[in-house]
Amino acid sequence: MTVSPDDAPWWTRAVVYQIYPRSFADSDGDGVGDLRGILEHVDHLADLGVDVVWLSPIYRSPQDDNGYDISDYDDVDPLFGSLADLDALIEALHARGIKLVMDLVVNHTSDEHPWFTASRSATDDPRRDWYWWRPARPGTVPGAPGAEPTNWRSFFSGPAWQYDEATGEYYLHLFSRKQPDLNWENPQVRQAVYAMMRRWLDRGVDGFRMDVINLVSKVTSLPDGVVGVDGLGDGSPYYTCGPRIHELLHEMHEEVFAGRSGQLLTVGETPGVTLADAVAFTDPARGEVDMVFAFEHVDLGRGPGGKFDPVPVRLTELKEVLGRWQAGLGEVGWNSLYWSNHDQPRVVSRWGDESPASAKALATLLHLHRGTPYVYQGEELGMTNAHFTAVEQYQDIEVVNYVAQVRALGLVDEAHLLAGLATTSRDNARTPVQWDAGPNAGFTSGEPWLTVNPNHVRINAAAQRQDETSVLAHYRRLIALRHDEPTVALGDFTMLLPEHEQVYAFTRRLGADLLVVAVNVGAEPVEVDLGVPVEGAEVVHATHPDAVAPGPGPLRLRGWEALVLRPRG
Ligand code: TEU
Repeated sequence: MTVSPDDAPWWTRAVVYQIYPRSFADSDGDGVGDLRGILEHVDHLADLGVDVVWLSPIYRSPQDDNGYDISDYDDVDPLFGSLADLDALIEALHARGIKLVMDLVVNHTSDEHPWFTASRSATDDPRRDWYWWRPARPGTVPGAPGAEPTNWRSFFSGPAWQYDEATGEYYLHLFSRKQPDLNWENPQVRQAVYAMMRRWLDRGVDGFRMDVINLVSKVTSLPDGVVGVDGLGDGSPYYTCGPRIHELLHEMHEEVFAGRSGQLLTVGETPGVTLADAVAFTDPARGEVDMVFAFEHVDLGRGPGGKFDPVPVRLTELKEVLGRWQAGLGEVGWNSLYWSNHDQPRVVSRWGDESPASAKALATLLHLHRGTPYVYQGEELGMTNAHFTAVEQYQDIEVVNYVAQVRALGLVDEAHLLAGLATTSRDNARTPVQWDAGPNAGFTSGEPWLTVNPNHVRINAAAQRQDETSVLAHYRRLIALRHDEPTVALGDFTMLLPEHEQVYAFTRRLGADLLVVAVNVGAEPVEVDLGVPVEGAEVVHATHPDAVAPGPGPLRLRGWEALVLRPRG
């Protein structure tokens, strides 16, 4: 959006920090992180300077997908604490000027949610139509392989339909069979969701991160998809940004957010979203959401066999994607900026070499883009991938189901399988936060639910807190830079050197102010002509503490060096 610093929404200057509660900090020794654990570490967040915390789900849940399967939207799971603990957390964050955004998971519920238990009880139950129930494919035997109503594949392997003996029909589940999809065509479903959202806002939360919100509108005839090697079809064209998606999000906006203070934050998680749809979602004039999470840059490197069959990616491919999204959401709409979350591998393992230097360079690269940056817990410490060496170490349902499927189909050899999981599995981001060098990294006094990374003896918060050259201190400076420099928050973005395979460079301009950003995405030194004069420029921010104003000639960058420069005059 083209706005002046005076009337730009507050979140154009904000930085969000994501907490995955299961892995953040455990206060009671059961090996699983909890709300009291977060409370013990709120000063870590305040010191970092973040404006918002997005809390992954803490609602009552059978934990089939670590809380993304909710059985009661209005209560806290005892695993994480109580409503009183949550109120205390809201108060502690607000006291430090930090907002709390809750995860909103309403494409599906748990199969143990009372809405679903009613829905499955009888074909004439009033809640039957709250979910997607369909008879077997005509001419097949209900419950037999291939009798599913459509050929759709679930995100977690296998068919997206589960047969229910009691009523002889199938229900749709795009994720696990314990995550039945809600039927957003039914107005009662929508009103129940909106009422629940209003209750949370009334309780004091400051907005929502909306899980797979662009999947709620399906093509109601549910056509078959193109069949893959597993014999199942790709239904995504019929449920990604479906026919009514913009209408439904606008309705939600009117029913829940209109008339509330402009201090809220709404961000839609939107796998498969196109730039055109993202513009529509985030155009303030349309009243849908403030921003969305796009997936093109994190989906780079998918091989022919999908996410667990990764192929190398070039820096120029990353520039092409991020540059296109910067341009596309320049005039209208707004970007969210993220490297990592609980579903993605760690950025220092993916784009860096796991050194603190690479963590800092990549942080500067992302945070100097235009949009709202999201920091995923542990990223500010330079935490790395898990480096598990055995399939049994993985806990994620996506991995467990995938391994069972490829072994059954005999599709990959075990070494290839392990290498793929080690590169892209979601558990890479879910190992416990590394607070100190002690036992279990200070995460728990008990047995952690997922193996703590042994590198916590080197990479941990305690070692970095007082060290001005640490990754943590670097993140602190980057967050302050966004707060202090209107050009970082609101300046236009122009990519430089789109064909260069090692240097990622761009400019940001706001009125007469210009910033030039140059990042060496590699450990080897490099010399480069940016095409923009930077001789004698002010060093506004740098990865290396001894960085000085560039001299004449090409710009010299040391390994993993990033510079933010303000040319003189
Ligand atoms: O993720 C949805 C999503 O599309 C993913 O990033 C997903 O992890 C990936 O496609 C699997 O390959 C959201 C949540 O972030 C994720 O943790 C949940 O498992 C999922 O929705 C279902 O609620």
